[in-house]
Amino acid sequence: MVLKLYVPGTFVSGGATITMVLAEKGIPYEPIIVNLEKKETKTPEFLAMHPFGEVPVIDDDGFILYESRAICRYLAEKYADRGPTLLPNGLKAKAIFEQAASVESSNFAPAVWKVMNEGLVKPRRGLTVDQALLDEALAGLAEKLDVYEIILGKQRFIAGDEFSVVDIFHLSYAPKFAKRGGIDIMTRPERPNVTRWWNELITRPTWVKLEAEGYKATES
Ligand SMILES: N[C@@H](CCC(=O)N[C@@H](CS)C(=O)NCC(=O)O)C(=O)O
Repeated sequence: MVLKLYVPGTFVSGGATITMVLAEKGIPYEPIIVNLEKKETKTPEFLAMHPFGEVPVIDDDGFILYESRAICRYLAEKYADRGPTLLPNGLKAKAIFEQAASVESSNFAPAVWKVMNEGLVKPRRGLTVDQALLDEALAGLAEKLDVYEIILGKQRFIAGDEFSVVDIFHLSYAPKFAKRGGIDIMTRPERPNVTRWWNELITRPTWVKLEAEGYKATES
């Protein structure tokens, strides 16, 4: 049975990162678009799959899994012999990988989310942007990226010299800055290493294709 991927109706967030892993590995899947505004994640059927009532979720031949990072790692491990490795081997490489994964979820993602919320989500919902809050959020993200600049000055990717799922985790919201909000904090002259890394991620052929195509499905 083809893998089912429950995603929101926009090519963003964890749905985008999972789709990227699927593309890198060449795994076929069926996207099922869930309408968040209609509260389709809060139905008893959906809550039986995801007790917090969120997307993304996968159904891999009856095996249900939620949380985008867990899904990306599961797919990378299940299809280890296809496409790029995406997960490290060896005790120390795995430890460094875990370190990078924690940095993404505890440093990068919360900072990105604050910028997203104030700079992109609010205007999209017709709410007034609080410029002071947005500036504070941008400064918070810049602080994290200054540390990324040091890390990426010593290695090609965020978990070492190999491309991994942790690099992909960073693609959930940040690529939307430049496109929707006119904020392109990821590629700044004062952070040449972050810029190099970021440009390498967003110009990967898989990502370029996904951005162009989005999910190939219509709302159910
Ligand atoms: N940490 C989760 C975040 C999931 C999440 O926040 N999903 C949002 C959409 S991007 C959602 O389903 N929201 C529905 C709701 O809160 O009602 C992941 O990475 O999978």
